[in-house]
Amino acid sequence: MTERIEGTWSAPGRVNLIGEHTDYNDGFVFPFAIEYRTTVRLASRDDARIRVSSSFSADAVEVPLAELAGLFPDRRDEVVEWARYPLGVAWALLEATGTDAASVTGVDLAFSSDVPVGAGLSSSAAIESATASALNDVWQLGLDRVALARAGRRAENEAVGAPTGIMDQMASMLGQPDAGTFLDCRSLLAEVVDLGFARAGLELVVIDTKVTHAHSTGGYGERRAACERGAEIMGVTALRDVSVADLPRAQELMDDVTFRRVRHVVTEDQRVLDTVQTLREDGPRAIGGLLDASHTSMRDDFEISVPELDLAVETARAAGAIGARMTGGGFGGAAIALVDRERVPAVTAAVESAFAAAGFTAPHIFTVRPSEGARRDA
Ligand code: GAF
Repeated sequence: MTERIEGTWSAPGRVNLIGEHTDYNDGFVFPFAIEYRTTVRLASRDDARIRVSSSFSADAVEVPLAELAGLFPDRRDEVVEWARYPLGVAWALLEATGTDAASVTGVDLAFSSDVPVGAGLSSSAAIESATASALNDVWQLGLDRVALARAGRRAENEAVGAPTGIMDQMASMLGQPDAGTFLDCRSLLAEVVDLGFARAGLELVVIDTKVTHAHSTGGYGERRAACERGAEIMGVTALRDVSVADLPRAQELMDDVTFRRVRHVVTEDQRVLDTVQTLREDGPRAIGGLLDASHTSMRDDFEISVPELDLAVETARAAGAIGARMTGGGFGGAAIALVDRERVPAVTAAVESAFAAAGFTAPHIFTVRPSEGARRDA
């Protein structure tokens, strides 16, 4: 009998400060990992099977490791949805390294999490990154953090069926305390950029609207298709290759809806670059206008906001936020607001009463701190 391995790994959710729907266009994003984490307790087993269980679902799933290759992607519907994330990562890791399932130890993976689900804070990337980190260590695959993020994205794309980019997995893998991850999604080169919120007396407030969304259905895929159409019309590989100066020509060449999708992505890429530069030169108090402009672009051009997100953003600003925008893929989820520490209670109260007056479900409002990425805890 082989030696029993046990351990605990964890990975965080994320907030995207700016750069929305730019990742799958080879563009720029600027997210940070948050202190809410998913933890996985791993115990090895000697029967070459993988079992996943969690505190957030009654359904545990157990399959022989050798059967993962037959399940994903074609037979993924046979797996209960939450389990597609960790099992998909196990599959993607074996595939990426050309590892024979018979050569690695069986594992029991037990998950628990305090990352809010459906709030646009990447609870799914937290599961993927925790799983990837644990299996990389225990199976001794020797992959670096970028390769682990790629395996997480592959699981999301092919085992879950959500056509997402790589931002969330990279943010969860690479997070650093008090810093954002400025990522070029084409080269996958990342820079750690000091955010300085605490030093400037600022808090990052999250307003979870409780409007749930799923990126495996509908709007997300349609937006991605519009971007691909726009890139094709412009004759480029990806919208990353279109600049703000090219927009008048784009407008002549495409229909209004495609043009507005393109304009969002092209201007959002520029806003990410401007945000990083502004932070470095003038500090976080100077980035409010860029956050506001990002929201307007998502509301009017990309059309992925919902009335609850618009109300959260407008009310937070009216109550004194330095800047506010929806964060994540859209169609629900959360807004963020950059707020002076002493104004947090006033902003919270204003948003709560605006939601009540509009007849919306009460939002969940809390602050987050830029935090450490995936790690082994014990
Ligand atoms: C979701 C996706 F998972 C990311 O890849 C990204 O596209 C984001 O929506 C929008 O910026 O979180």
